Amino acid sequence: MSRVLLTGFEPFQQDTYNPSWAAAQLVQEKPPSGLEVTAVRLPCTFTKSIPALREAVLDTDPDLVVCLGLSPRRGISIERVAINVDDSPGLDNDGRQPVDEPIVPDGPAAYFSTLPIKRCAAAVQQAGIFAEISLSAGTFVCNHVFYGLMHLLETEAKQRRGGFIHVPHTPEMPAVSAYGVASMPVDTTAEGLRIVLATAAAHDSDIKVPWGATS
Ligand code: PCA
Repeated sequence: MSRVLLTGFEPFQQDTYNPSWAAAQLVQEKPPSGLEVTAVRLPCTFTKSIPALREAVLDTDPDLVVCLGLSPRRGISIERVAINVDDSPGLDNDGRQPVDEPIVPDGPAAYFSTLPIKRCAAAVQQAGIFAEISLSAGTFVCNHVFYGLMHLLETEAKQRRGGFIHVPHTPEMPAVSAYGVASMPVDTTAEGLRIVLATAAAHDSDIKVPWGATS
């Protein structure tokens, strides 16, 4: 039985709901077979999120760590790379807005996800759920947590693998009607995430298929 830590975020800015946390709870309730999933909700703040994640990793001692966040994406958006900068487009839940600050002073410029990202995206698509590889998790709290996770795994817990996935809005969220952003029912998001976890738990290595971008 592999142990998986799956984090989601509390709501932030104008939202009262965050599907990343709702989906994490659904996956914890009905995990893929052979996996024990612990869902933990992270605060959406630059100061508190990484310490909360670190505590959750130490508490649950997982084999695999997958962090989730909300972003206006079309489906399951599997992040490839975390970068060492906070350049917040708005206020976090502590009212802070760091600009061009390193997440880890003297840390590497970037870390790659250690999930088999293309294998996971392909498996989700095979189930008829939209999935993509993303080249940027942004420079708000999600990238911050993604970088903090990969730095933690690199420096304190090398045997564990991890990565970050952005999930889309749900059809009920105000941004969907106000701004016409894409959406996915949270049950479908949770199903896609189950496939990601099952695939990542079963395979260390990625598949070598083109999935690049020209911009
Ligand atoms: N999404 C934000 C932070 C929390 C969340 O769910 C982001 O994409 O940075």
